[in-house]
Amino acid sequence: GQVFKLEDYRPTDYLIPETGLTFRLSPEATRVTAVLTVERRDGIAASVPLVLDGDGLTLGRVAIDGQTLAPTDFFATPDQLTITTPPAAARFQLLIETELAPAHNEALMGLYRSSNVYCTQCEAEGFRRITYFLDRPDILSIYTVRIEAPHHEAPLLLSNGNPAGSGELADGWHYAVWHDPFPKPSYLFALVAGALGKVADSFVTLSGREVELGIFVEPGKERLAGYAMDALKRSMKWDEEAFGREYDLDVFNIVAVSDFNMGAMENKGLNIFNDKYVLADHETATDADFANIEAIIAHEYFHNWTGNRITCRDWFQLCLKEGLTVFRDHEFSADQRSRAVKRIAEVRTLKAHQFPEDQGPLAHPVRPRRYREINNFYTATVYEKGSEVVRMIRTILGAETFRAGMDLYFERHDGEAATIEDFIKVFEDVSGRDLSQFSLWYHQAGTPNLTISSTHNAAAQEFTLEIEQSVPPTPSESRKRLMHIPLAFSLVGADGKAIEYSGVEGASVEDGVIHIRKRRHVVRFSGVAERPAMSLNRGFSAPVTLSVEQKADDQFFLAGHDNDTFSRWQAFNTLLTEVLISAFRQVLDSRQPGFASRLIELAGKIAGDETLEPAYRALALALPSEADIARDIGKNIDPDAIFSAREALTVAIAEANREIFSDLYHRLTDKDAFRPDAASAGRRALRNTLLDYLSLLQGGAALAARHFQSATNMTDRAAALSVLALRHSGSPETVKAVADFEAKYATDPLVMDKWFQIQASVPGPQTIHAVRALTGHPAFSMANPNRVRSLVGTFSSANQTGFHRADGEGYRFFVETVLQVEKRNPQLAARLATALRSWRSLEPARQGMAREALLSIANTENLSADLRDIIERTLA
Ligand code: HT7
Ligand code: ZN
Repeated sequence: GQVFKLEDYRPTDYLIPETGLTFRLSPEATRVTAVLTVERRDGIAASVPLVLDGDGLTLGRVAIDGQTLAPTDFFATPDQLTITTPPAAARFQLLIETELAPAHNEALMGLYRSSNVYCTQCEAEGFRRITYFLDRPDILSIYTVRIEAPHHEAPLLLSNGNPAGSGELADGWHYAVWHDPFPKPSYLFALVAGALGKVADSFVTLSGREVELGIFVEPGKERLAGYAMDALKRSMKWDEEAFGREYDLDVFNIVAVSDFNMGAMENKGLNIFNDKYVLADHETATDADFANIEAIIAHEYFHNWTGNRITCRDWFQLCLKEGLTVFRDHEFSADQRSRAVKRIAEVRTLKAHQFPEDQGPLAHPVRPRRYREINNFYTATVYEKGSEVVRMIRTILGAETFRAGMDLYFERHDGEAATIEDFIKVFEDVSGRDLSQFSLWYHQAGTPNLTISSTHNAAAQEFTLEIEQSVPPTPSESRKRLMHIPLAFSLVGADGKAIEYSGVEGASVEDGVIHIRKRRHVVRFSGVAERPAMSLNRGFSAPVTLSVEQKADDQFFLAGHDNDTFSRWQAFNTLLTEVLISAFRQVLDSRQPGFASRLIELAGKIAGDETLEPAYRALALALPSEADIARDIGKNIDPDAIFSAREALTVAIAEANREIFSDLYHRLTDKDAFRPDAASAGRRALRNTLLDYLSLLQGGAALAARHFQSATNMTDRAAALSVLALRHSGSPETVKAVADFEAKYATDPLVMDKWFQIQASVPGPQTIHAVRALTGHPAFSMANPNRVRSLVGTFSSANQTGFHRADGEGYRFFVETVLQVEKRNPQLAARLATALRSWRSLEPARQGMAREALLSIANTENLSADLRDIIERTLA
């Protein structure tokens, strides 16, 4: 396949300032008439052909300025339309007719049908599956869209922008016209048509304009959209307050559909959502679902400024909109919920998804320089690390200057398709700083490591940190340049408070941040009488790994006493990880793992510490996952040994803290009506974490079964089902709970996703059989991305012992399903295939079988560009 390179970027010869689209909708044969105002750029000769992108299109008529073109005037394939001799005039009107079959579009890109609703997905390159176009984000056009459909099939006709007319047509058809006054790239185009229920509300902006809000859902599900609507209004308000950004159209619509490749899409004025991220009530959605809905509604809404008003020049700049918008949604959630708890959750996600990507064969810079298939670059690196880079800019500049830089960004680039260089420049301009070394965070892949050791000279009252940075090599980048790493720190004294120092040399240190720029820094703090404990990378100020020589005593001290909640969690998590890694080694040596009692006791203390938020306590008590432990071990992974080590620690903590846990578990029983707020969710999270521990003790299955039966909300019910399935697989209690859950929710696909997910997570070699059997369940479908992700995705990406079964059966199932999914939906298949990205860190036998599996996909004929790209990079 073709490799696209950043350095090859050239502006187009032609522009399309206006786009008129008429859709005559029909499942098998939709007719699309595009009327494009085409403008030749100054200095371009009239002889230069106009080449438009297509993807699998069936062309009807082509006309220029009202004249139908003869076959000799153009050259068309399903993937390209070339107007060989465009008119001499610098501006002309090009009409293109195409015919589509949305009912047969299972790739869910372009125009497709989801449960009888027509909808579109155009990012990144789906618009070219609708009509021929300059389908690239630097072509900004003003769209007017007319939709025609039979009234009874599609009473609702939506597109971007503001409504601009509607009426009846012959034979029971009707039409609607939409006009979007803001020039936008084609990837933000959207259309929805069908029979949907509406939830209506309104929002008055800062300057007093009234915006009509609509959330459209499957008829009958309107009452499930209330939380999403509330989250939308809070997002609109927050963007005004935190970033001074006001909404700009008269209407803002959200549509929930059940077949969707990703979470949601920020089409201008018409966001389209995976219904999983809209529909919720306490009976069917968990607290995690509520938090996701809030975050994703906010994320898509925030794109209106960061992505839509200012878009990307090309797809290499994807992080310009995605990293920045993730940063904005993280800040929103932090303000709506608990900042410390939110930060811990973000860091856990970053480490779980981005670190392995950065440390494996699919590593790429936040702003890549090359791609073969852009769909495969919607990654944790672009999104999550991209957000961390923006956070570091704020750390370096301070909140006020950062805000000034954002204001300048909006002022300077509104209405443009911008680059990362433009973004960095605004911060250089407002701060007067040189951010060139810092900008390596965008250009260089890999997770930097800091090796840190310390000495304290009591006589000289001097505390010295030796810090050395290194960036491991990544594919096609063997030599790395030195980074600018902002390392937030505190020297913590015996009272848990920061020790004041009188001077510092060896690095620039500002506001509790050491700016590491060289390979090695020796940072000397003077006036430090007592030996401090080092609290490093506070708030996770930089997305790096640390190799710190720190006494276990200090780590214990910080885990119990650091005055910063995040750092406290970090210290405890480091202790747990170290202990789990040594337990893993003991298991490999056929020894029974042993654990220091003070660690086990600390877990009990944290659980019972009423000065800490319950949500924090729940996060602290959630041990590093098997995948976390595998990532930190790095090589020669035996997932079964990791499982045993983790299980042994869980049991040890449960046994030693039985009374504290049990007492607290009972005290946390919620007798009030369900509320989705963060504090209530935190109490449920803590109680459910305690249930997990208690379930390992005598009577544990019965306790979990009671928890399941008495649950009054989905958070508790799903947690209990998970505890039963994962801890007591095959027990009568589990068999009954699994059956009861199925019977109760058989007709609710989103709830059945939880049922699939839980069963796919059961550890051990037998789960593969259950997963195979479940692919034949009536509620399962290989055509629906949510179902596939719940069952197959969970099994292959989140079930270490099940998927990496020692005989390779998990990998054979992987090959079969990836290829099966690929026939319909290449984008989804490519995502599933990333489950084997860390295959080289497995022990040799599993590594060999994983390689075989990847090779067998690579050797399959006619692979899609999406899947081939992932497989070949994974094997390279
Ligand atoms: N900007 C969107 C990313 C996206 C997408 C969404 C749905 C289906 C296919 C897609 N390809 C890319 C979502 C976002 O980040 O907000
Ligand atoms: Zn986004």
